[in-house]
Amino acid sequence: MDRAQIVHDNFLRRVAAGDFPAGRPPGGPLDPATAVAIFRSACLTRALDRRSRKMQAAGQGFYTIGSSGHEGMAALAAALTPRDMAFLHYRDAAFQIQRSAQLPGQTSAWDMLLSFACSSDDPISGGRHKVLGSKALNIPPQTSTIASHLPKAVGAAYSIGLARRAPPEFKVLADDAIVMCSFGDASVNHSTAQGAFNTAQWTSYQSVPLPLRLYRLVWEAQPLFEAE
Ligand SMILES: Cc1ncc(C[n+]2csc(CCOP(=O)(O)OP(=O)(O)O)c2C)c(N)n1
Repeated sequence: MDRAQIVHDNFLRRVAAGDFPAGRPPGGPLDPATAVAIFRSACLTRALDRRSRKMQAAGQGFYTIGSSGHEGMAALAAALTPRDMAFLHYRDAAFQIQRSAQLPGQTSAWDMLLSFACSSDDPISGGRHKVLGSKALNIPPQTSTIASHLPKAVGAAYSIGLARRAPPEFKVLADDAIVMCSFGDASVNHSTAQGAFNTAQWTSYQSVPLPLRLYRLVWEAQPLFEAE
């Protein structure tokens, strides 16, 4: 039996027994219905991870990099809206799944299965590569080049303030939107990430508005940088 199966069996056993870590019941702005929706997104994300492995074993899937350990990203999605552009780490399927519940007519789980299979019907990559992303959900697709999305996130956040100062004819992002960006902890070592941090901090030092939230993902999402 593989480790993923052992973890899954333990999960089922503990949920059935109501054997949860000590914690407070949902409170504050988190109502019980939203808490359940977040839990559902986390479970669906885990199910997609497991399905990707089964597809690979059957010769039907070609991507198994999972989102295990990042299921909590569903809560971040619930705290934001599709108006807030999101540049996601490749392990943040839970974010996209939860966000897809905020807009009618979305089929994110199915789209991800198409992506695992490199299907030409995959709406975001056309079968070229498994990527998270959705135009309707304001999640630009990312390549697997780690940290390459950080400068793009900084630029997108910069554009919000710029559009306030010099309104363009057509705006994609609302004046009060923020840009969210998540990435793996090892990606911090990449010069592309360092360039993005430096630009964000220099922009902040210059008092130029930059509505950006960066999340470095270790075991739990940790806010790394907040501007504006
Ligand atoms: C520019 C670039 N260099 C190297 C790689 C190969 N690579 C893929 S994943 C990865 C590790 C990323 O670690 P981390 O950012 O912590 O993310 P994790 O997968 O651990 O969540 C590396 C080096 C890559 N995809 N892109």
